[in-house]
Amino acid sequence: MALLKILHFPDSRLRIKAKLIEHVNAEVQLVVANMFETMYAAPGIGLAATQVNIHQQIIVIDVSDKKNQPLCLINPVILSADGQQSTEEGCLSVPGIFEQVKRAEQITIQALDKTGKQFTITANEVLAVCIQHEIDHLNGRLFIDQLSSLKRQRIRQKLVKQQRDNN
Ligand code: K1U
Ligand code: ZN
Repeated sequence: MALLKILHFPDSRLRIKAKLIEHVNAEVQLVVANMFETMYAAPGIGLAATQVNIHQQIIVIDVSDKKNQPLCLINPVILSADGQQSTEEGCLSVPGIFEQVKRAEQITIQALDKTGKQFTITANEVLAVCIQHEIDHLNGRLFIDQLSSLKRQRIRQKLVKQQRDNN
């Protein structure tokens, strides 16, 4: 397995829309394994393939305290979304920034698991937030897109400076 490099805002590759996976084969399963390793090491509670410069519809998530409930979503589709919640979100691609974001309170999604089997789940609370955040990544969207352009501009300047200082 391997740790993958996580892209940081404002990298334009974070805006690429991920493609549907046609076959869940060994190559896809290796990407899934590497994404789990990268997410746990970060550490994070979710990771979308877009964030590691792989433009295919793959998400890994584990919102459990003990980090023993891995969830892999391939080609996820939101079937229904109800209610509204506002929670503080972070993002491994926007390090050090935490902001309140509005999301649906409960969602039902359909996806393929890492063996290619279709399943449906209903999610609430942090899992619902995390799934919506990760599906946004697959569509080239970031949680900071919901903020004012002035706030986003300040975040851009801060992260560009941080990246310059780190080089
Ligand atoms: O997609 C990502 O960048 C991962 C992101 C997921 C997420 C967090 C919060 C709300 C919505 C989506 C993260 O995992 S940021 C790191 C984080 O939240 C965390 C890290 C360690 C322990 C607990 C949480
Ligand atoms: Zn993110």
